Order: sequence, then structure tokens, then C-alpha cells
Amino acid sequence: MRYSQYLLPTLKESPADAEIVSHQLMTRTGMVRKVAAGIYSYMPFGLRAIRKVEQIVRDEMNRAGAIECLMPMANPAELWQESGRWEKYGKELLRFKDRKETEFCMGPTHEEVVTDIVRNTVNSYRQLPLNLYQIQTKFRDEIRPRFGLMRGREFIMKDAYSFDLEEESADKSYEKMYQAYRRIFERCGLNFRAVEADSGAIGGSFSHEFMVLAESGEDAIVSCDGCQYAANVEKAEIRVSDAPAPDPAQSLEKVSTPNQKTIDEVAAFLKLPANKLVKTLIVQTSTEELVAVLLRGDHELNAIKLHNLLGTEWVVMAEDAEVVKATGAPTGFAGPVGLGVRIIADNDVRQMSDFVIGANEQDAHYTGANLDRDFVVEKFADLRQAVAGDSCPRCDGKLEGWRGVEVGHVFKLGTKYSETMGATVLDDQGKSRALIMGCYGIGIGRTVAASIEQNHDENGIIWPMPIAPFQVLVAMLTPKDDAVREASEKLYAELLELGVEVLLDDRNERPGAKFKDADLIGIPLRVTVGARGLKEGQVELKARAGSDIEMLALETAAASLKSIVAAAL
Ligand code: 9G3
Repeated sequence: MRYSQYLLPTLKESPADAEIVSHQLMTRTGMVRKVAAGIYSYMPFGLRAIRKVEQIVRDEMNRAGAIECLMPMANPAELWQESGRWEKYGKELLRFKDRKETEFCMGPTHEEVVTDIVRNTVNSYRQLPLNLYQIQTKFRDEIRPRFGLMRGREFIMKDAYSFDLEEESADKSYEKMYQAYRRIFERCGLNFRAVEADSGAIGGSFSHEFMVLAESGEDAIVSCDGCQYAANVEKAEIRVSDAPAPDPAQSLEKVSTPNQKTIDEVAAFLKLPANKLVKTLIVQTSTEELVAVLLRGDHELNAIKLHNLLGTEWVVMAEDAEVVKATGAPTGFAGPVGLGVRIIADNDVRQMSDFVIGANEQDAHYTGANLDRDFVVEKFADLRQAVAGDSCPRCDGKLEGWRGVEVGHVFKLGTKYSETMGATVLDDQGKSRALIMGCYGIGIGRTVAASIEQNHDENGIIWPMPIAPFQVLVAMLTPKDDAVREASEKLYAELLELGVEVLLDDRNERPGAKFKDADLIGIPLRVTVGARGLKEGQVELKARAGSDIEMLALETAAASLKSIVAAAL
């Protein structure tokens, strides 16, 4: 491709609504153009990256035995009414009527349509297992579309659905997809973690999220440095330490802490680390009951774990007025001593002694507090979020902390759709049985966006070779110089001949502008053809990811580049 004939409308400025770097860079490089809120055109340069990801996904899905199909975007209401989801979803499901007033929705996902296909075409266990997938545009009418391709309303998704008769083979289908997903994101050249999305308390979880690691990621995750355990901090299990608490050495003493309300304030004021404090959260449950929850000062409550433990319909932080009523003090000074409500505590509080707590009195805390002696905890449980440095719940390793962007999700669905929609087959006894389903999604545009979040610098994108829109950029430094032009054209032609994906910057721009654009669009290998090098029969090679410059002989440059590209795929 010749840059002069291509459509690569680069911009100096980021659009005002672009909050994250991938959105800024995808707009500045002209990869995408916004058409309406959360709706984008994929411009030629962007589409090349999208197609690369799609091809890797196709390859690996096919390798795993899944079969490609393509379902319609327009879904008849009928199918969604059958599954019960027509009523269940609100405005996120975009509905419309055709000229005959028949109701439809834009498919936000395709469980209904695929289940309809399977119930009509599969009737014997001999046709199983079956896994159907598609790469298709979805629509979800998000209230607040943002972050460019990361959370668009219209987006490209690879969705796959597996159908099995037996639990055992359904689990195998799941495992195959899990492994295919690992290969997909590895082949894309991304640093990722597969995190457990359901705390598999009994071991083995049947939902995993695939997270591309990036500082801007919306999810906080932990992963073990010794094994493959990884989880969202909200779902991660905490290893219960059996180390006993040191014996109490201090007596309970009230100290004045004027205006010191937060853990950080009290810790700084008393010159103690936050892990010598215990925080007391007063929560309200749907059964009108207040409960005090104790956590080590540097730990955060995991609301899901608390909710599961209490088993009430809902749990929220108590209103300030309720806290005052229960503790006799303004918020910030709550503590367990003499408190008239049920007290539960995180397991890690059990390992503490001589700690600091609120005194249920304005501007006062207790130091030297100890369990049992000073107050009684009704129940200890895992109630906190995991943090970096925690012990791994599965091995002797330590957990590391990351932020991640969810790019894939695998679920074991069970018989939810097959039962309500009647997707059954006859087993070898001639008995009718509902199929066990799994569903598996990958956000294609999101994967491209996440790769930019992970791989960029202040000058622009740094594409991993496997998903780069082009593999090599040939910068024709001074097109007016015959020797430079002829050598660049020759190299360009040779690269094309070798099947290398090459962009020839043949524009009449100054070298500085060409290098700036080259950095912005981030093609992995940049070859500069200039008059000075040519005198020695050489061209200059620079990798976008590094700073080293290497001289290549013009004669063999194409072959050298071809092998560098091949080694990086
Ligand atoms: C809807 C709307 C939004 C939705 C859904 C349905 C999310 C919905 C979950 C999934 C699950 C899996 C197949 C690929 C893998 C993920 N948002 N989900 O079901 F009607 Cl408006 O999509 N689907």
C-alpha cells in the first residue's frame, strides 16, 4: 500500500471525548471515525487490525473443532419471548418493528437464535458434541457508551455456543474453549491473565474472564507468581492463615483523636501502620438489621462475600443517622466495644492483637484492643478483597496485583436455554434430554483497543507484530531524489513479492513529519531509505518498540525483513 494513495487521516489532537489512550490513538491514527454515540466506522487502517484478530480467532476456533456460521442481526421478538428475555431486558435491548408491525430486536448476543437452530437441526446424540460460532456485529443500547471501541453500542463479537449431552463432555467442551482462548490471546502477542469469574470454592470454576493487562483497565485482578491461579479481586479467595494472634501485651486505653476519622488519618496521627488498626463498618440489611463488620485497616470489604454470608436480599452501608444511633458517635469513630449490634469479622482480624479501634465516641479511639477480652465476634469469615502480596489460595506462591481489560469470557451455561426453548435430543436409550450448553465470547474491537492500552508510548501505538495493520513501513525519505525513490520502490516491490505487509511512505512530506506519523501509527518495523545510506548501499532499520538502529544491505533487506517478521508471528 502506498501512503499517498491510502486513507490514513492522522490528527495532531485527540478528540475531547477520548478519555483513554486507545480511544485517543485510534482516532488520531484514523483507525476509526465516530458516526454516532458508541457507533463507529472502521477505517481502512483500523479494519486491518480487526481482520488480523478475527483471523487468529477463526484459526483457533476451527482448530478447537468449532464450526463457523453467521446468524442475523435482526432477531424476531418471538424467540426472545420464548426464552423470557424479551420482558427481562429493558432499553438496552434495541427493539423495532418491520413494515408488518412484527417486533424485532437487534441481537445483543445470540443464545436464542443458536438454540433455535440446534433444536430444529439436531435430534440425535450422534450429532454431538456441537460448537457453533460466528464473528458478527452486535448491538446493545448502553446508557453511556464511552472509551471508543472499548464500550461501543455497536461492536464486533465472536460468540460461540457448545452443545453436549453429558456433563462430562460439556466440561470438555468448556476446557477446549478455555485452551483455545489462551492460544488466541498468546498469538495476538498480548500479556493477559485468565481469571476465575466464579469463586470456585470447591475448586474448578466454570466461568473465566480473559483480561489484557493494562494500567487503564477497569478491573483489579490478582494472579499467582507460582501457579496459574488468577482472579478478579472481588472474587479472589483468601488463604486463611493459621498463625495464632500474638498474646495481648497492652491494655485497652482510650486516646484522643480529634477530627481523625479515616483509617489513614488515624494511622498517621497515632504513627502506626494501617494494618495495626481495625475498621468497623456498620451495614444495614434488608431484614432491617444493623451488623458491624470488622476488617484490618488496610483491607477493603468485598460486598459480594458479605452479601453471600448474610444471605439477606440486600446489604448496604448504613446511613449516617443509623450509625449515630447505633454507636452514639458520628461516623469515623465506630468500634466493637460495647456495641449493641451483631459483630462479624474478616478472618484476618483473628491474627491481630493490641490493635486500634473506634471508641464509639466523638474524637476518640482505643489502642491496645484485643479479641475476646474486650469484645466478642460472633463469626469470622472471608469478607475482604484480595490485594497484592496475599498468599495464593492454591499454592505457596504470592499474589501479584494488576489492572485488566476484559476481552473474553467463557461460561458454562447449563440447560437454561435448552430447557425453556426445548432443545432436546434422544439419548442412546431413546430418552429425550435437554442439551447442556456453554457460551464463549470475545470482543474483537475491544481486543484491538486493549492491545493499544497495553502497547503504546507518548508518541503513539506500538503494535504487536501478529495484529499490526502493516508489518513494515518503508519511509522514502526524499521522494524527489531519484536514487531514493528507485531504491524505495524496489524494496517495496520485493517485500510485496515476499508477502510482507508493507506500507510505503511515498508522500511529499518532510522527514520529520514522516517519522512522527511512523511513531504514531506504530508499524513494528520502520525502514528508512535515505541518500546517505544508499551511498553505502544500505537502508536503516528501526523497530518501533526499541531505540536501536541497524543498517541493512539494500540487496538483502527484503529477505532480512521477511525473516524478522516471520519470527515475530
Ligand atoms: C441482552 C442485552 C445485554 C446483554 C445480554 C442480553 C450481556 C446478555 C451476557 C452475554 C453472555 C454470553 C454469548 C457470548 C459470551 C457471552 N449483555 N449478556 O446476555 F439482551 Cl440487551 O452476552 N453471550
